[in-house]
Amino acid sequence: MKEDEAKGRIIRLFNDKADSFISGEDMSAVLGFSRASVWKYVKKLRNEGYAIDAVSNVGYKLVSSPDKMYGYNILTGLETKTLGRKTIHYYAKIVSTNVQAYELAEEGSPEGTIVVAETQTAGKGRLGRKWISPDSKGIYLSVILRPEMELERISTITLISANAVVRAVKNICDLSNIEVKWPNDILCGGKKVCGILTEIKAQPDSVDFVVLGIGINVNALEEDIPPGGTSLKLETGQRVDRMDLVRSLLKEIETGYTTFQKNGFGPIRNECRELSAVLGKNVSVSQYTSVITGKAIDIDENGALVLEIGNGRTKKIFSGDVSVEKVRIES
Ligand code: BT5
Repeated sequence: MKEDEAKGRIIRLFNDKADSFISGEDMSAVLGFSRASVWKYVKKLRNEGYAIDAVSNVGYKLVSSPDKMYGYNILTGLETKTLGRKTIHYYAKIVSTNVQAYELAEEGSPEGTIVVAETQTAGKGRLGRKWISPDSKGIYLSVILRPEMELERISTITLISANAVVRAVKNICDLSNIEVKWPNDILCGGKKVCGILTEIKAQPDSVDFVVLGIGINVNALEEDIPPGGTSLKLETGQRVDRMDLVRSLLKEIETGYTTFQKNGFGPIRNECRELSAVLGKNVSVSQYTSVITGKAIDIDENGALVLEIGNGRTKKIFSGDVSVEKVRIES
């Protein structure tokens, strides 16, 4: 049995027994390993920050768990079928979970493989921008997907995931002012709480893989993140359990992704409209060399943003940075 699997099973057993001691003998009978192995894994778990009481002739009791995103810890209570089921690669510190996941995908890692880190030294945003990743205060996660879909529809994965982030946050936190700023920002009270970076390797007619990267400010404080950003803790006034959130997030991404594969973009498109921070507003969209302004009126069947640009004309936007124009009150 792999070490992570053994540690995960021990944690699950402790959780099932909540505040009571379990004898080494019972543990070894339930888990099917020797008492010496039970003791070996208990020591390893202690080294990873778990406080475990051991009383001779009584047994073991889990007193507290560390706030760490260990793979086996995420797996305890994870309700997905594919995401995270094969491998969760955990790093205390990494350059970028997306860079790592991209390499793993090139080496053939299967769909659902996850890379997660406590901090990133060069977290990536779009177009060479940075994602600031305060240590152990956020979720920095990349998922390898191998979708069978046409290249032109691939940007819908970002939208599917953005909706999943909103659903996951609402499952865990009491927050209603959370919206998606097309295509890849999640805003809370107008401030950025999450960013998504979807990277693709594709052939002209097929997609090899997608690396879906998600960064969420969970327990970060104002001084940890750039101006214009916020965190779930800042918005709710309470510390948020990252483990609960990441499990919910993986489940919601899987639900959105499976719905899309079965029923297409239709149901997701409706949700995109409901959660949108930009529809009905005047926006400007910066692209590489130009800025387009107009009123955002819809998200089309491929996930493009539809702008009304005057004289009844519309324009579809496939990528860019959207800013909502401030309402000017003239007196
Ligand atoms: C994004 O880019 O928002 C995509 C961010 C994706 C980050 C995840 S973390 C896990 C995975 N691994 C990676 O290496 N990346 C992904 P963009 O729309 O280009 O926004 C970047 C801009 O957001 C920056 O230029 C800053 O202005 C702002 N920003 C950076 N860090 C932030 C933070 N922690 N909170 C709020 N805003 C931030």
